[in-house]
Parts: sequence; structure tokens; C-alpha cells
Amino acid sequence: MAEERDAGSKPFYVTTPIYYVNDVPHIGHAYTTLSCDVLARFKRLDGFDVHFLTGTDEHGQKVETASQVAGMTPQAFVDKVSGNFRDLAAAMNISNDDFIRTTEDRHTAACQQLWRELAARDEIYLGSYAGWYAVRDEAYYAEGELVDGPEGKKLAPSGAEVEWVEEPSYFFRLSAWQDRLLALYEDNPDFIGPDSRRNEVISFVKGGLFDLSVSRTSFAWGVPVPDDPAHVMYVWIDALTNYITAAGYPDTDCALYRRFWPADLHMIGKDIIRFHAVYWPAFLMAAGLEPPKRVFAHGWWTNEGQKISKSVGNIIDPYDLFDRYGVDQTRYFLMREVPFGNDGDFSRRAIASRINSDLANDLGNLAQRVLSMIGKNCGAAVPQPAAFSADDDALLASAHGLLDTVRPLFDAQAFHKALEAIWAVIGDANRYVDTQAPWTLRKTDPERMATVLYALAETIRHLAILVQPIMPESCARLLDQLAVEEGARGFGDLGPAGALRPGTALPKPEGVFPRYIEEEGEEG
Ligand code: ME8
Repeated sequence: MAEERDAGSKPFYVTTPIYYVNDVPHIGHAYTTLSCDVLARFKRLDGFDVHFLTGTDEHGQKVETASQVAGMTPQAFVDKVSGNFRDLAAAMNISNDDFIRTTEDRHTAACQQLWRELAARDEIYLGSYAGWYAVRDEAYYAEGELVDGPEGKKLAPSGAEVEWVEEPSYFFRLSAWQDRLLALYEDNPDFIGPDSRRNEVISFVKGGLFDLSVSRTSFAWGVPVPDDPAHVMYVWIDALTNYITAAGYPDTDCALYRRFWPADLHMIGKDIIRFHAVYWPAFLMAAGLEPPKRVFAHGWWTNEGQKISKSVGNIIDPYDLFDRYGVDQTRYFLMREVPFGNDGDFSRRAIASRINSDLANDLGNLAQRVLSMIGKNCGAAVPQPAAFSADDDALLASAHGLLDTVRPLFDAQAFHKALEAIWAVIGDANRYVDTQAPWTLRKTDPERMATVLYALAETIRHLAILVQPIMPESCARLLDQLAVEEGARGFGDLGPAGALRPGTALPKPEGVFPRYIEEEGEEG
């Protein structure tokens, strides 16, 4: 169990949203999952015991309808399509520890226990719902929230179609939680990130909360309400519960739950902040459970300036990006291009430019120049340095100091800033190569050349270790070329303690970051 696994290190539990299986995985899903993977890998390298969860949301009206369109039973349909999300995770090198499907027995048990707990505490009552529902969003909307669509039609604020629903329904007493939710946000300033989302949630809650309909009777594809099988649970109470199911709930005494709940971070897109930052902590507190520590909502991608949508037909297929640009290159681009938390635009020109300038020119060229000079001039082994000059010390100090700079940035999900800081050191190292000109030292002062190349190799070791969370494959290749053993690639190996040992034989260097050459006819 978890405790046996790693009793000494600190736990870190990070989750992605669970994705609706009816959709084909696209860049948006890839983005959320990737950001969690980057964080999970960073934390593991930093000595944490990480539990990283992703999975699929398989119940509800939307999925039921999709199964009917496919001419399949809902169960056969979800069994078939949930694999798409598992495959995407594998294809982009995602290091999740668990993959949850809401149709699993462990999840039904968790949902029903949570429901019983809420009912026993009088947090749920039977009534009837009459109002608007958007199947695409699986969300209820008040009349005042609707917006005008074409031909006088009323639409959800997201643009989704709404239908009038009237049926018996259980309600959760959300209206009673306003003050306690505001106190939660007040007492935990980091509970919601970024700040713009925090402000949005606080003003929504200050505006007053209505009791929330939490069951449906007009379709059957969901978790049955305990003792009232005419009702299935509202898909969001079912979906949110996945985060505790995967921590072992209802067994709150088990090692997994005690170690990992409350979760450190629920990563989500901005579209589902209300569910995670309002409903979910209210459900948990109402059931006597702890709310998560933090919810971070990232922005949305557009494609060459246009909203991504199936009907427009401009969905970005992540597999297409991996084939064309490479998995690590795509991972780097997604984490570097857009300030994390803001909306961003995908363009072919932007990704090609990142690949060619940041990866091929900056990091790739640095590694290639240094490693091939060592290969040719230092007997293909780590060179023996003499005394370091002030310039050498300055370069090494910037490499040694990087972890302290980037750790708080990763902890704040400011991935773009962390990469900026790392690339600043890459810039320093490239300038250092130019000013030290080891190729001229080769004849004039071979000892000095060895010192310069050593300082550079040691800097590259730091860079490769620190960039591993973003580009695991490429960094593994760089570290192989520096003959850094697999067990010596954690953040504990940074600094002088893990320094390269002079005389260690090095393999033949090879380029890790090729330039991207645009295909003929490709848009520039
Ligand atoms: O909402 N840009 O699932 P979902 C960035 N099942 N991210 C995007 C995006 C875009 N254009 N489009 C989608 C659900 N996303 C529920 C979640 S959790 C308990 C239940 C990402 O399949 C973003 O993270 O609609 C968004 O929150 C998620 O996909 C929605 O996935």
C-alpha cells in the first residue's frame, strides 16, 4: 500500500478532470493531462510520493444519447470509447498512477456511500425540478443566466442548447453553504488559481446559491440513488466523487485515503470551475470530509484564432502533432507558448518557431556543440577541470540555483515562467561558449579548454535533469550522453554532490533536437 511504498517522502495527489467518453480526445484534453503529468514528474524528481489520477466520465444523458446514436448499449459503448483516452495518455508519455472509469464498481460504492452520508445529515431532500438543462454541459441554468441565440432561441452561457426539464428530483442544500464556502476561500487564499478565477468564483457565491438538483428520473444511465432506484444521480455528483473513489473512499481509514486525501491539486479547464470550486467542496464539507487543497483552472486553446469545435471541423488531433513535431516537442510547446492560466492560440507557425529557436538552436545546439567538442578533444570522457575562474563559477552558480528558482513556479503552476528561467540559463551557457571559445583554447591552453567544457557539461546535466518533467524522452537521451546513471537523475543529484566525474567514458554524441523543416505547401 501507499505507506509501504514510500513512508518517508511527502505525499502529493494531483488529478485531471475525467473526460466525457463521447468526445474524441483533442488538444484540450491533452493539455490538461499534460500539465498534471509535468507536475507529477516534477514532484517525483523532487522526492515526493506522487499519486496521479486521470480517467473517464462515463455516465449521464450525453453519453447515453451518444451510445444510442452509435447503436450500442451504453455499457458496450463506454467500454469501447474509454480506451481512446487511455491510448492518448500512453501516446504522450503520461505517468498516471491510476485510471478511473466511473462505471467501475469501486466508484458506484463510493457515490452511494457519499449520498447516504449526505442524506443522513439532511443535506439532501426530495422535491421536484422545473427549469433549464443543457445536455452538452450536463448543467442546470437559471432563467437569468440564459443568453439570446439565433432565431430568438435561448442558449446556455456556454452556447449549448438548453431544454426545459420538469421531473421529481433530489436536491442538495447548496444554499446553506454560501458562508462556509466564502470562509473556505478566505481562509485558504490558494484554494483557487489563478486569481482571476478566484475572483469570479467568489462573486458567483456572493451572489447567492440555489439548492442544486442532484438526481434525474428521465433517463437511466447513471448511479442509482440508494433506496430510490427511480432516480439516477446527477452526473456531476457522480463525476466529482471520482477523486475520492480513487483515494479508497468509502474506506477513509485505508492507507491510500489517509495518505492522499485531501488532494493537493485538481487541475481543470476554466469551463468547469464552478463544479470544482463551489459544488465539490460543499458536497465534501456537507459529508464531513475535507475539501481539496487547490483547484487550478487553465485557459482554452483556439486554433489559428478560431474557437475549436467539432461543427467547425477544426479540432486539433494530438496524434497529428506527435507525428509531425514529436511528442516531447509538442509537450514543450504546450507548456511554453501560453502563460498557464490564460487562453492561447495554436498555430503551425508558433510551434515550428519554438522547435527551431528554443529547442534546436538554444538547447540542442548547446548540447551538441559541447558534447561533440568533448568527444573530439577530450578522449570521449568527462574532462578533468583545473581551478574555476569567476566566469565558470558564475555559470555553475546559475545552474545550481535553478531548482530554487523554478520550484515555487511549478508549485504555482506557472510552467511558462519556470521554462523561461531555465532557458535564461541556456542563454547564459551559449554566451559563455562564445566568449570562452573552447575551440581556440584547444591549441593555446588545453587545460583551460577542459575546464570550460567541464563547466558546460555540468551545466547541461543540470538543464537536462530539470527539463525532464517537460520532455522526459529527450532529457533521458541527453543524460545518457553524459553517462549519468538512471538512479542519479533526481533533483537530489543536482548541485556539486552529483557532479560529473572526470574520466567517465561518454558515448558518441548525437543530436536530440532536430530542426523542423516545413513541408512544401504548409502554411507559414
Ligand atoms: O467537463 N482548450 O469533461 P470534458 C483547453 N466530464 N482545454 C480544453 C479545451 C480547449 N479548447 N477543450 C476541453 C468534463 N478542454 C467533465 C469533467 S471532472 C469531475 C468531470 C479540457 O470531456 C479542459 O480541461 O468536457 C476541460 O475542463 C476538459 O477538457 C473538459 O473535458
